Amino acid sequence: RFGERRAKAERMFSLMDGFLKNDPLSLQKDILNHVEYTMARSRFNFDDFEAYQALAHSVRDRLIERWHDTHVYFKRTKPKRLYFLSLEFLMGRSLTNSVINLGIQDQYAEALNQLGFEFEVLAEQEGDAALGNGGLARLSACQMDSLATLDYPAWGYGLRYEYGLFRQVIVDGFQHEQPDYWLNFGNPWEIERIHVTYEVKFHGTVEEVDMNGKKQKVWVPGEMVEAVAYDNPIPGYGTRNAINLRLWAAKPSNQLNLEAYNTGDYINSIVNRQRAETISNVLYPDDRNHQGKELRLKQQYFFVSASLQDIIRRFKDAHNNFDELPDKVALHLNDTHPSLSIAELMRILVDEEHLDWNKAWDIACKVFSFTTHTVVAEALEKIPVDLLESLLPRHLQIIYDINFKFMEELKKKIGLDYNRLSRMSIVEEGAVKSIRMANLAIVGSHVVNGVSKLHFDTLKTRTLKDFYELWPEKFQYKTNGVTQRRWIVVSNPSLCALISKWLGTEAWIRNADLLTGLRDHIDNTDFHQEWKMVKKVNKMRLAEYIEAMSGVKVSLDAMFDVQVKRIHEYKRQLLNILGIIHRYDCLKNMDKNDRRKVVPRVCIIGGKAAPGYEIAKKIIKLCHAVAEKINNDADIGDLLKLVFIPDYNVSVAELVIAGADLSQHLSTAGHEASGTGTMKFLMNGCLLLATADGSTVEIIEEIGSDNMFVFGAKVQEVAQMREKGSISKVPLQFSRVLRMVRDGYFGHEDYFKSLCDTVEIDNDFYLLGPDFGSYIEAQAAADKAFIEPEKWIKMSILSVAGSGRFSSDRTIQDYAERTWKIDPCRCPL
Ligand code: 4GP
Repeated sequence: RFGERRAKAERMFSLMDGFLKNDPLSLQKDILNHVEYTMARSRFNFDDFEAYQALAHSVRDRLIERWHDTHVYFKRTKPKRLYFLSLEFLMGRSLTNSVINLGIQDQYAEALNQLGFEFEVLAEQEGDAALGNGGLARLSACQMDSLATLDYPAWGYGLRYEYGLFRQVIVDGFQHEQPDYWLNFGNPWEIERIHVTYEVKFHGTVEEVDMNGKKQKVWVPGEMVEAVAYDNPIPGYGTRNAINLRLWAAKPSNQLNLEAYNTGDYINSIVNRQRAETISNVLYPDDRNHQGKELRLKQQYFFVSASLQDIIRRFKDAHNNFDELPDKVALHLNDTHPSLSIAELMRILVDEEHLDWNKAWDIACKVFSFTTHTVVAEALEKIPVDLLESLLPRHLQIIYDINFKFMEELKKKIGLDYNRLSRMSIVEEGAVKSIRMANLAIVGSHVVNGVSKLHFDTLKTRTLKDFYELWPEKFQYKTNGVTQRRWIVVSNPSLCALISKWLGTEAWIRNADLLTGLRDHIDNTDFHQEWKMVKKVNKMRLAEYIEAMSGVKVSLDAMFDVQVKRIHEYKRQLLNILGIIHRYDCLKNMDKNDRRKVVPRVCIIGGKAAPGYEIAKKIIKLCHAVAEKINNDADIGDLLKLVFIPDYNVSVAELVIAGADLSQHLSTAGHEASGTGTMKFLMNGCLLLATADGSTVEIIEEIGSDNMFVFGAKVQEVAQMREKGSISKVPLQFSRVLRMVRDGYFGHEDYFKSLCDTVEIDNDFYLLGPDFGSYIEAQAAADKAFIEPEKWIKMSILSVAGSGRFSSDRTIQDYAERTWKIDPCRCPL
C-alpha cells in the first residue's frame, strides 16, 4: 500500500510540473494567469490594484508550497510544538515581507518591470491587516516572524475580526473613528479552511450524571456557534519553513435548532442564527480596558475553545496518552486575554477525557506559560462572576475549584494571613464579585514573564509581589524585541543595502548581533557620507508623505522629530506639545541674530486615542490647534513646524521611522512595561530622546547614555515625588506654557480646560511639571548635537550597531530555551 501511495504521489507531483518556478518569465506567466483566472480580468486590461491582487496570489501560491511542506515535516517528525495564543496580531502588510522572506524580491521586480509595473507601486495598493491595538499586538507579529525564521515548530492562534482597529479620521482637529472593513476587496493572504470547523458552546446548565458509578459533571449548552479556520502562512527568512497563523471566524452553527423552526418563526430563527457571526466581528479598540464586556468575554472563549479543540485533536492524532502532553505541547498566553484556556483545558481533561483532577491540573500547569504586558495592577483584567456564570457555567465551577485548592495550599504555606489570601485569590469579593484573570493565569502557568528587566522588577516588588514571594522560581523576563526583517529590510531598503555593504555580509538579517560590526567603521568618512545619504532619501519620502497628508511643506534641513504611538496620558504626548509651545514661545521672543542659530524642527506626532478616552482625544485636538497657529506663522517659517499624521498604523510606521532623525519616548518612569517603538527607531539610526523607563534602561546599557538624550525622574524618584509632592521642581516655563493654553492662545479654552487640569500641580499624576525642566534640557542637547553632523552620524551608527540585542530573534530564542523548551525543526529543502 505504501509503495502504491508513493507512486501515486510521484505521478501527481510530475503532473504538477514540480514546484513553482521563480525565474522572471515564470513569475510573469503566473501573474497573468491570476489576472485572468483568479481576478477574472482580461490579461490585457487591468489596473494597479488588480495587478497587486494577481501578484499577491502568485506569492501566496509559493507560500503555500512551503507551508504545506513545513506541516508535513512537523507532522512526520513530531517535535514539541508551541501554540502562541493571542487575541491580537498587528500584521500590517504582507507582500514585501513575503517576497523578501521567500528570497525572490529581485525576480519579482524584474518580472513586473517587464509587464510594465513597478513593484513598489503595487505594494502601496495593499491595506494593513490591523487585528490589534498597539504594542502587544505588533509584538505578536514580530514574534511570529522570528518563530518562523528560527525554524521553531510553532503556530499562532487568533481571531479573524472583520473590522480591525478603527481608521482615524481627523475633522477640524478632532479624532473621528471609522470602521476598518479590511476584507472589502478580499484578502489574498488567507486560506479559508471550510472543513476545519469546531462547535463552540455557550450558556446552558451543568448537570451531574452517573458514569460507571462515578458522578460526572456535564455541561448542557444553550447556544452553539461554529468556528471556521482561516490560515495565514508566515514565511521564515533564509529557511524553507513557513508556519501558520490560524485565525477563527464565527459562523452560525449547522446544528439546527428544530424547535425554533417548528414554532413557525422562520425569519426570526434565521436572524438569530446570523447574530452568531457578530462574535468575531469587531476588535475592541481599547488597548487596556476590557472590563466586564459580555461580547469581549464571548470572543475570548470562542477563540480559546476553537483553538484548544484544534490543538487537542492534533495531539490525539499523534499521541495516545495525555501524560505526554507537556512533552509535546507548550501553550503560551499572550497577556490575560486567553486565560480562560486554563479552565477550558481542565474541562476537556476532566469532563471529556475523564482524567483525575490532580493529574489534569499537573498537566495543565506544565503546559501553560504566561506573559503580562502591563505594569499597573488596576489594568489587569477582571470578569464579573455573574457574566461568567451565565455564559460559561461549567468554567465558573472549575475556576472556583482551582481557587479552592489554591487557597488551601496557600494557607498551608502562609497561614491565615487573610489580607494576603484575599489579594491572591482568583476570586475578588467586593461590590462586583469578579474573577481575576491574571491570578488565574499565574496560578495555572509554570512560567510568568515580564517584558523587560525593569518590568520584571516592578512585577516582583509591586504588581505581583505576593505571587513572586510564593513562587520566585516561576518568574522570568524576556526583554521584548522587534524583527529586523520588517523594521530594516522591508521598511528601509537603502539602509539594509548599506549595512550589508559595510559588514560585507547579509548574515545580520538572521543574526542581528552581527550589527556590532558597524562599530569597526565608526570613523570612516566615506561610510558617514553614505549613511547621511540614506537618511536623506528616507526624509524625502517622509516629507512627500507629510505634504500629501497635511499640505504642510517641510524643509529637509530641519530635524525630523517624531513621537508615534497610542495616545495615553502616561506616554505624555502632552509633554511633547507643551515643549513645542515653549519652543515657539522662545522663538517669538528671540531677535533675528539668535534665530539664525536655531536648529529648524519638524515635529511629527501620530497615534490613535481609544474612542472613549476623552483626555487622549483632547490631546489630539490640542496638537492640531497648536499646529494651526505655528504652521501659519510666517514669522517663524521653517524654524518650526508641527504635523499630526493621521491614522497611524504599521505601514505608516515603516515610512515614518525610517525618515526620523530624533524620536521621543516620554512615559513617566515605571509606566511603560517595555516599549518597542524605541527599538524600531534605534534600528533605523534615529536618536532617542527618552525617559529611563521599560526596556529603554537596557538600551542605555547597550549604547551608552551619551549616544542618546535621557531625561526625567527615575522610577524610584517617581514614587518619592508622588508621596512628598514636587512643587519646587515645576519650572516657571511650564506654568507659562500651560497658561497660554488655558488663556485661549490656541483657541478652544473651554474645551482644553479639563486637559490642563490634569497637569496642575496638585493633580499632576504623570509628573509633567516636575519633568519639564529636564525635558527642555534634553531637547537643547539634541539641538546642540544636530549642528555637529559628524557627531550626530556617529551616534546614529552606534544606535544601529547596538540594536542587535533588541531583535525579536533573541527574545524568541530565550522563550524557546527557558520557557517553552522547544527545539528548532528545520524543513529540508
Ligand atoms: C504594551 C505595553 O504598554 C508596552 O510597554 C510593551 O512594549 C508592549 O505591550 C509589548 O510588550 N501593552 C499593550 C496592552 O499593548 O494592550 O496592554
